Amino acid sequence: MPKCNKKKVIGIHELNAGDPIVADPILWDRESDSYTRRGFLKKSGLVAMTAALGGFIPFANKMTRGLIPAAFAAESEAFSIEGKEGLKVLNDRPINAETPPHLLDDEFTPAKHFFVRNNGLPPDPDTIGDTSKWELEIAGESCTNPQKFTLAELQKRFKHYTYAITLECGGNGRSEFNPPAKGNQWSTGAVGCSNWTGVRVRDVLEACGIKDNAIYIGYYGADSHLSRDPTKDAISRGVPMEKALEDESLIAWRFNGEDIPHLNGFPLRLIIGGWPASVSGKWLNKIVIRNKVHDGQKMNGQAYRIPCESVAPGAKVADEDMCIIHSMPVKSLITYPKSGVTHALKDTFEFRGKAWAGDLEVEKMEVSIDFGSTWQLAKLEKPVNRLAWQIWSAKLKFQQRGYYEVWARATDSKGTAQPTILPGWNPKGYLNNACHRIAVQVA
Ligand SMILES: Nc1nc2c(c(=O)[nH]1)N[C@H]1C(S)=C(S)[C@@H](COP(=O)(O)O)O[C@H]1N2
Ligand SMILES: [Mo]
Repeated sequence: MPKCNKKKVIGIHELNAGDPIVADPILWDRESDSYTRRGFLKKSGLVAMTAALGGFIPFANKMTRGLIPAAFAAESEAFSIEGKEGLKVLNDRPINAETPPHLLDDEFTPAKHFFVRNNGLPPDPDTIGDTSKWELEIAGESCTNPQKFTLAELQKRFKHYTYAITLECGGNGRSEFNPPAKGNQWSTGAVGCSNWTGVRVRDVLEACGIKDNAIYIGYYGADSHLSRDPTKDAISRGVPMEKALEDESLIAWRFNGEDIPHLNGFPLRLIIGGWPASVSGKWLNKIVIRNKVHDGQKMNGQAYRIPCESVAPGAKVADEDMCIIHSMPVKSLITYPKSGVTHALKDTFEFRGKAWAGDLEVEKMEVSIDFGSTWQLAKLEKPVNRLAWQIWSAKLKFQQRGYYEVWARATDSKGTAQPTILPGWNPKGYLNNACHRIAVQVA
């Protein structure tokens, strides 16, 4: 972190966080060009910002109006839950914890760094007992031959597959929406990509018979509702049949070659890549084949839905005008270096990270050091398999000392790029795929 006057840091941050619309004209020159959202820092704003950041800002005239410098992002607190390291806790009942970006630098996210999003209370690990006897039931009105399999039977009867799959919570990035959306205030860390081993959903469902009228699946898990009311489910979501029957959709019992961590669904989990991770049911004990859109907990109302047509920030949207989220949007992270790094002038410095695009592939990766005015191409690797994130890297050089931000932007195979600031507001704060940015001091 830059040396800085803490009072002033908080001053600007609070000014913006309190009401960016009021803060904007105080810091920024309103008149310059209101149409393009770009303005110039007022002299007094520039002085305050420069002091707060502890140095000259070479591209100050390129900063977008209303921007809160990445250097001000809150440091993550140490958090200890068994088996997890360095995560930032957002809630402890239910447990929700996210991963700081620099801990997502591994090609595949290790168990200790994989985020946790619980809607209810996980089953007690001591009552799980012999996992080979864990039962998975396949049922539903569109299943011709409902059956139960023990985990040992699943492992024996069906072929095993391993895929690296990116899982991202639909609410990742929620904390940036304004007006704020209720729910876990995720910043960027409700995402990870690890290797999952299991059997294909398709093979198991086909063995139980899929009726012609099947259109959806739904899952149930062994966790309980926060109220502990046994008639209520913590969550029970699903996906259309075509998505469930994809090659990469798994019923998995291995995570990076080991048992699945308890909080991530041990001993059995549904893995559906590219869609909100809420469709990847943990502690999986039942899959239903449905003749209608699954109507389990958190499938209805406004949960995991966005307005079918975009709305103004703060708008009230009727349930019937909300549509179920399918694929997640294109997104990326800078995982190295950690925001706030200081680096020597004239050395080239390598930045790297991850990029993913829901059901699609990332086709192009770019970085900017001038607040998004110009972009340079980064090197982008192919995914190890469909629905796995992709590694990118870029060597950058800075011409002057001062405060910079490095921004990263991915473009998917249909040509859609990440927005540089905030995408469309929605009542529940889903799908924020704004560019990730980090602070860099060049000394
Ligand atoms: N049984 C069950 N499955 C669940 C959940 C849950 O609370 N219970 N949370 C869902 C949500 S909203 C997300 S984002 C992912 C989180 O997976 P993780 O905790 O392994 O990161 O699991 C999904 N599957
Ligand atoms: Mo989620």
